Amino acid sequence: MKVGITCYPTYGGSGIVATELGLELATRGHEVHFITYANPIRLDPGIPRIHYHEVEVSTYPLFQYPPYCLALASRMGEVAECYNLDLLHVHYAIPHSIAALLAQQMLASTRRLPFITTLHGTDITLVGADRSYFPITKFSIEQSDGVTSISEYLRRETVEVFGVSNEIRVIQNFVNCELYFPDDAKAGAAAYAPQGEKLLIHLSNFRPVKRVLDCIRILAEVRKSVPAHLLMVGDGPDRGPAEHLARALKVDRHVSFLGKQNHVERLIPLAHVLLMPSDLESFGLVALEAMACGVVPVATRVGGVPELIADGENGYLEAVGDIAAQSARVVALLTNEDLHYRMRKAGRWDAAERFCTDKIIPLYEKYYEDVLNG
Ligand code: GMT
Repeated sequence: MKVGITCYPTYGGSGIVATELGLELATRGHEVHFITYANPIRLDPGIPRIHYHEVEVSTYPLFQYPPYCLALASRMGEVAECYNLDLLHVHYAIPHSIAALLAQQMLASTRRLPFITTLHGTDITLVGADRSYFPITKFSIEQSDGVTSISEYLRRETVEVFGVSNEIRVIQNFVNCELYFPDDAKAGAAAYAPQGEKLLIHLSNFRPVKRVLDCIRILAEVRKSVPAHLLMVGDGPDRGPAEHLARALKVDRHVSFLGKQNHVERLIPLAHVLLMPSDLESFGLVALEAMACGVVPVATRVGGVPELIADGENGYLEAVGDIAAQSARVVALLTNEDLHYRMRKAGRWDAAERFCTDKIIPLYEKYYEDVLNG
């Protein structure tokens, strides 16, 4: 198949899923055309059957807000026509889904161009639910030739919030288990924890929904019983407040803020425990990546996370903001070798058996066929 993929190319779960999906499809022989405003972060150029088409958004003094959606729709139409694409697959509804609808209509007199929208979370729960975007988000879901969501939770939420009646197929997030795998020796950890401290890790876009300050509070609590060091990977609005809190709680020497990192698969396996104290996660891709690397997630019982983490089996789930409970789980994992061993093995097994690329990518291929034949 010839597939056009559009996503946000920056750091974020939806862009990562879209990019890795494109790479996997290309590996399986499909021709993949990324249509985005910048090269997606995890996309190395020069891979066979992967093409990249940049969307240029011209500015003009009249435009206080340059019309990105229109530039994207034009580019989608051009690429679809020029490369004879079979379908468009857009990740994150706003504004990609509407741009795909416009591209489809532009070509309607000459050819059929179905488009699939994959919902990732905040496009439904935060942005899409906002009054200013609600009607257009609902419309774009209804007009899509196919809709998928990355968890059963998000499917239910979409139906409830938008009252849409079209089928939404759940295709959960996936991980490349050959790229993300355990490093039991953890030799590289010494660079961050020279005294042999246990390593905790958090990765996100540091937006308020991620509750990054809770990570600092958990570290301070854990350090009362176990020497531990925290790696904070990513950047965003709450990085400054988190750095400030680390100083205030006198744990700043025990936290490394590493900023945005391109090869998280090299960092995650160094850790013992992943902290994911989010207010909401529609899936929690980073917890899956951690599990694949034999790193045990301590997370919150929100959104689609329970579809991935079985509490007490392959990780822990606690209430949002309950620092004492999350810290106690971390301490238990860091002080009980057998418990840590059992849970990290279960996590790796679940990642490989339920969420590995070879289990999930065929579901997308099948869905493409269904939509093309539908
Ligand atoms: O979590 C974010 O803020 C980024 C966001 C995105 O759309 O890029 O992530 C969402 O999509 C991920 C990939 O499907 C999911 O694993 C995340 O749980 C989801 N985030 C939220 O629902 C808050």
